[in-house]
Amino acid sequence: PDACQRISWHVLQQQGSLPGARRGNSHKGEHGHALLVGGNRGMGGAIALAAESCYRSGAGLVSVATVEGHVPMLLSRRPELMVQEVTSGLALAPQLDKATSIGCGPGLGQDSWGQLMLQSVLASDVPLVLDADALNLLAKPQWQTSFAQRSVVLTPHPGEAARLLQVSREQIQADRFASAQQLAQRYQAVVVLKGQGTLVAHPDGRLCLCTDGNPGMASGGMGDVLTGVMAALLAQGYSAWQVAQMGVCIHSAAADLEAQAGGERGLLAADLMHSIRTLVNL
Ligand code: NPW
Ligand code: AMP
Ligand code: MG
Repeated sequence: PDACQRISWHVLQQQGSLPGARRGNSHKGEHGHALLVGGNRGMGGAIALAAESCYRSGAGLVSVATVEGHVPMLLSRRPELMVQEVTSGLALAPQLDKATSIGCGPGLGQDSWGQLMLQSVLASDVPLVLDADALNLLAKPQWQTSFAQRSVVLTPHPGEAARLLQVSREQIQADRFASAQQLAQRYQAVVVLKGQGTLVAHPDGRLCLCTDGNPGMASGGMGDVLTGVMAALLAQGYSAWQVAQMGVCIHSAAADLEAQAGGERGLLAADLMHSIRTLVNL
């Protein structure tokens, strides 16, 4: 459609729409405190990738709420993280109080633990990015919700988008523009429809197409890294609309830099970390 604006990391940089340099006397408390919730049994790597990319995108502090078995792994991989085993919604409350953004979903699972975590996250009023299993849970009838009064980014891939709209994946892909806009309308949230030519849709009808990215990104954990980038930007006070555009372009342009350096095949989600850092600083 005509109303669709093409965006890329270069375009945002030329517009001065990227985070850029920090103030000389700033401190970690001014750069936001992101809380990442997920990493159920068997999927600890998803929350580890999100947490690391969150720090690499410039968050001042990053906390993780996960299941017991994943605490040592997370701390040995990234000792800068504050990691807690959380077993109930009540136990998440102190972490929610401190957070200036939440990223929920990577490796969350859909069992009772995942449901408890999502319930608590939805009951708070902190800016939010929902991905992966948080979206799969949201797609179920008992989780009917809308985000009109809150700063929220939803980041479905076509499979998750199909579950949210209760249509087939083929129907999503047949008209990605309409699918992204329908999702934004339905949830009154900014929606990032991932895949080649990622779309960013606002509930008011605005639509952007990201021209960065490459098929090297079709590998496990890539979306989990995007959740961390978005949580970092949300924590720093940008609007959901700004965060979605910046996050998608930084993430995809980082993958392009890595693919240029080492090829598309074999590109790993964790390979993006240093390029993400480069691109949030230029
Ligand atoms: P198909 O197979 O073609 O019909 P799921 P998930 C579709 C965690 N992870 N274009 C495609 O459907 C996540 O965080 C943990 C078209 C695909 O097979 C979640 O919590 C990791 N179709 C959980 O696992 C690393 C596309 O969706 C199906 C598409 C489940 O998430 C991996 C898969 O979607 C993972 O991130 C596209 N561009 N992209 C870890 N290291 O811990 C996707 N599809 O069933 O929602 O499974 O995305 O793997
Ligand atoms: P996920 O499926 O949640 O792991 O997310 C995959 C990430 O990689 C999203 O940011 C997608 O937009 C991106 N991606 C996957 N395949 C491609 C592709 N063929 N071209 C460009 N980006 C892709
Ligand atoms: Mg994913």
